[in-house]
Amino acid sequence: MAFQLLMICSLLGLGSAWNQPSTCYVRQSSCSGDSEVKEDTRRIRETLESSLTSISASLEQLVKQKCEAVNTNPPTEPAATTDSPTEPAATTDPPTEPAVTTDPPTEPAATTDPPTEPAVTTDPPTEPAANTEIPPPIGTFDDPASSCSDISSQGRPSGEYWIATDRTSSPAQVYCDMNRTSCSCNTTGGWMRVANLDMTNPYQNCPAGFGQVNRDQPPLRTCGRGERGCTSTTYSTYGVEYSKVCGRIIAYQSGTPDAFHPYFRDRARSIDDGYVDGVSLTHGQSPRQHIWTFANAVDETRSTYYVCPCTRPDLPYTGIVPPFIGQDYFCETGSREAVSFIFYRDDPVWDGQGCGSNSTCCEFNNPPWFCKQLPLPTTDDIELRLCFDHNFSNENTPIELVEIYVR
Ligand SMILES: [Ca+2]
Ligand SMILES: [Ca+2]
Ligand SMILES: [Ca+2]
Repeated sequence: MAFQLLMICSLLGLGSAWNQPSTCYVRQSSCSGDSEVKEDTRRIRETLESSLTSISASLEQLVKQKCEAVNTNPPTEPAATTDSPTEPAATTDPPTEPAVTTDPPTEPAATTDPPTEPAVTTDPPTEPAANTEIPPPIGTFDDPASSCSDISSQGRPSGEYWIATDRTSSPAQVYCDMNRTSCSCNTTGGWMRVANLDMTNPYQNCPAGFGQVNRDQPPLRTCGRGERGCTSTTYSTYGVEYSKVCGRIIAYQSGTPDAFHPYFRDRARSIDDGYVDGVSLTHGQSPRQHIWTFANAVDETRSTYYVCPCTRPDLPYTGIVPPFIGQDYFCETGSREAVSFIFYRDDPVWDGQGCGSNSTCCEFNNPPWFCKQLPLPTTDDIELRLCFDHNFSNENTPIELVEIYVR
């Protein structure tokens, strides 16, 4: 009897409470009597049978629907992807299968990605298109050019570039001028600047060996000679071959420089000597090769060998222009009147301006820019010498600006 009660209560879901005495007592009271137990068992059996019948009917219905769906589908098997929406009603598996069939479309979608890759390949065409406007980098530190001319030939603009030659141990940074017209020698583009002294820039200093000469109100910074005779500095051309040199020098007369008088007084002087009161630009050694001479004359009142040939063309010139410089020179004075040992800051020399009424020095060779065509190409460095044959108190012509280009 106890076993039967346990089974019945288990079927009623009350088994978990069987071991509890108080609850068991209640159940015992409610389960007393064989007639009641039989009645409960009958009801339970009827309930279970009814549930089983219902479940069985549902299963039969599902099987029937499944068969009907399969029978109507065969003709539309190719369109299996369209059946899938109805199949999900039958089972949840089919939807996952069409989901697999929808993956292939995503694979073609992946095949549409490659088209986007060609789209990337259409970008390179735009880069070559850029090639027509902006050439590939050249003249960089990692890919230095051989000269400004090479850079110019590729249509690059003016600017700083790196070059390397047989004479450079490492790439050198230089300024290439592609638009030079004031100092073009009838050739624009590919000019390399080798000298760029500008003492109006407070951060620039005089070349080694030169003495800085300052004037106040307004301030003026210049570079004078360091000793009697010639003070020299050399500008590297980095081994680049050139046949044209152009440039300008701006300076201020101080005291009484005498133009070509040093050569006139001692005609044994050569290009390697101080042949001028002023600046000598040369290249090479033993002997130097002349590029350009900047002579500074004492004043414009005389016609002696102390002045320029162009100072008083209305009077006979009694001096001598050194034959090894030919006509390749500028000659100017900062003084209009008689000898005076002052600093002539109002009229810079070799700027092609301020010449007196009788002087033609501001027209001779069209200063301030000189242009020199060398007889032969060279790779020599360029030497600047500031020379005077008298002492400091007598004469000096300190320099404010030097610009030299080669091509
Ligand atoms: Ca003098
Ligand atoms: Ca002198
Ligand atoms: Ca002048």
